[in-house]
Amino acid sequence: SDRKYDPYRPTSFDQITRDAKDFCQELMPKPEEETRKLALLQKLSDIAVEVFGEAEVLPFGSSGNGLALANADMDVCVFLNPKEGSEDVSPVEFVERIGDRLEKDPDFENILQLKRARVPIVKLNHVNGIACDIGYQNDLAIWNTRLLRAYCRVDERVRDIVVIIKIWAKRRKINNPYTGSLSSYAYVLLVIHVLQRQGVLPNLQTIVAANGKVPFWDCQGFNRYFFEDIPNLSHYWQPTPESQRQSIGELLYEFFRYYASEFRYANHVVSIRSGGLLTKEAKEWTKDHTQPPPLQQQQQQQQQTLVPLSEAPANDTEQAQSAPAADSKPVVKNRYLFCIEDPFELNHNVGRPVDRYSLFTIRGEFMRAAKILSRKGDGVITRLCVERE
Ligand code: 3AT
Ligand code: MG
Repeated sequence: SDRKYDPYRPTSFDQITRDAKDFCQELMPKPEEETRKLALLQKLSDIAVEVFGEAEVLPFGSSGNGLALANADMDVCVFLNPKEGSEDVSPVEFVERIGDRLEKDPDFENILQLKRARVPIVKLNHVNGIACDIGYQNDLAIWNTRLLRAYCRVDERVRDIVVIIKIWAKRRKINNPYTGSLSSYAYVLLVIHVLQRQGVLPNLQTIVAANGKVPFWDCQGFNRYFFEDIPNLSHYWQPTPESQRQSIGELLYEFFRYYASEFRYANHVVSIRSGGLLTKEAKEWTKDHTQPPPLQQQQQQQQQTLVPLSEAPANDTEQAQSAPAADSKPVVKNRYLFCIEDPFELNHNVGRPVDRYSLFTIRGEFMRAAKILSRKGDGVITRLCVERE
């Protein structure tokens, strides 16, 4: 009814939906892979206990939210429970101690200790073929994993759509926050936003079981509350009848159409916790924030006018935490070109690695995708996900 005029809109989505379902089937991890992951999880857990005493190892990301593709990496997080009076283990110390212990185990290869990362981690490969990132006391990651899993359980179409978007982004080489594109996590948030708009998904962060207001459940200073009792969701929220009729093909097309031609990159912020859009102005996400050390401020401001933003490093993991050397380019901490609000960490733009050039590439990919889906014929999803270059 209020749908915008769209000359490219396919008249039928049956073929896309059939293709999409076949495609997803093949990309599902096999039970055998799950078994290998569980074994690795157990092994890491034994090692963490050996090194630190009391320790718990939890999977997060796609290995914890049911959105894994076959051969996906495993993200795990270690939580320590130090005894009263014992000293806290800093993230750097954690990385060193567990990293050094893993080095001694012939089952682990390519061990990397990323100590200077925004979020310090150990990266490794296990001989059973699984690549793994080990993080430390990252409660918010556990909670955002659970939020995404809850959204998947609301409607079975979510998983299929996410899986295709993830594969598409990987094959088109726009799934790498270290080179200016987006993490899988960011793409999942983009999908949830579109499905909320379509009436397929609710806003779980504002649904409250007992009639009352949204509680504040503190997690590192942020509200981690969301409605998690999905089997009873229907008492509080109903999908629109129209949304129930929409096929996977139609929703996929809508996803690409929306980010290709409706979403206003210059003004809008994707916000699943508010169930819609916010403006950059309202969030004060208008200026790229650079935080040079005071002494270099002037010098760097000068440089900033000369150095295009895209040349400044903005990767999430290896971002220098120490002050940049006097002759280095300014480190742009936060960019606000593609604004995707983290559902809990409200001051965190999940799209911050995106610079002007990568935004141009990503938007080009959204347009290409919408165009491909609007053409008739077999194998649309295969064509959509053709490897770039
Ligand atoms: P893959 O299957 O590995 O592609 P994934 O679902 O595991 O996808 P990511 O590897 O991108 O997703 O991220 C793993 C988790 O790390 C998801 C989320 O809990 C956390 N995370 C990733 N990127 C961000 C970010 N920019 N901000 C906050 N949390 C993030
Ligand atoms: Mg992952």
